[in-house]
Amino acid sequence: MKMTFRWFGEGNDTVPLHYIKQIPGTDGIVWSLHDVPAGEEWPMEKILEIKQQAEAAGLHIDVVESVNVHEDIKLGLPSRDVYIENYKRTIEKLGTVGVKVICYNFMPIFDWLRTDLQKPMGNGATALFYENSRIADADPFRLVEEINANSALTMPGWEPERLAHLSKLFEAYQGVTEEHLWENLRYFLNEIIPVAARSGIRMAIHPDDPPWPVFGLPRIMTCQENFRTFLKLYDSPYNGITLCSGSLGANPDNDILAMIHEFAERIPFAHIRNVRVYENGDFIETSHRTEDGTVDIAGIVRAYHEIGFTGYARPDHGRHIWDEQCRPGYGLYDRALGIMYLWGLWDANQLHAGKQVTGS
Ligand code: DNO
Repeated sequence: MKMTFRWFGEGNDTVPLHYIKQIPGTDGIVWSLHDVPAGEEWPMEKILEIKQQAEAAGLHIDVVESVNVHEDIKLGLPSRDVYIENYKRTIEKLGTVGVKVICYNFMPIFDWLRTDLQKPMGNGATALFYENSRIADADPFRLVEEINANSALTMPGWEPERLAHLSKLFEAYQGVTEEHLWENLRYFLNEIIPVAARSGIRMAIHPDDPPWPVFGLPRIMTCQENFRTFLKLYDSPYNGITLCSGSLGANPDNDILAMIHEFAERIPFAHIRNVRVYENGDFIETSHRTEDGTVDIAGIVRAYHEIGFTGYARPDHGRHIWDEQCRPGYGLYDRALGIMYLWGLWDANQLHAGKQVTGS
């Protein structure tokens, strides 16, 4: 397991690179060019700038999250071909600087969705929270405005240029079914996976978060069966998944341990975090420790150990603790604690298997 930490870029993140380097067993950043709109080709100078900053801090840039997919690709519009060409050029460029994994998602309009970015936990900590009833009756426009207004830094994936055109996008998705999405995803994979393979990059699709349809928009990367279908759409080690325990874990029917075993060869990237799912289906992103939530984090790390996981991992999100002012879900403290828990579990598995504990 190779541990990494998401970083949003100079001036766009509250955590300096050298702090990341100080977290034990953490060797690389998970990064993106957050100011390049979805669909555009990434400029080489900007890629090299991040590379140089990371390397100066002793960190690698092997994992990119995300290269966002333009809505026209998900919608299957004729204009998709231009955006797919741009996507391919970006993959090629990232290959030349040594990137090994690109995480992306195929969720219509919205990326991950929460209803409260600072839900009090009763002990001074706050965390990301999802309340079903607020989504069920919500006007998406109002909700997005409300959520963003309460936070200085918006959620990643909620790119302003996407949200600015919300009503047009909703119109465009009228009549788009799950079947259409599958077909458009297949078209996209057929185009990009050969380029990724030539570039030595493993593409890793992220589950939909939460893993069910929202605001009447279809979502397909939601469960084991659908991931099985996905992997068959293009059967190649370069067509893989980002196995996110928190996203999938929001639906207690998802058996994440079974997915790790079934998809072992096709998981270049793991997001490992806990959630507590309540009886009414609401969930909060709690601390990583197994007993703090409803996701079996200890079992998940054991499963990764059992499959001899050599891919990349990140602690994903954390709570906001010790009065840290940070991007929602992306503070330093709780994610660093999470990493230490994950390494603790990993090392215990090493010892249990009679192996030497060698760290990262
Ligand atoms: C949230 C993330 C997602 C993820 C994208 C991948 O923190 O896990 O925003 O990066 O869905 O494209």
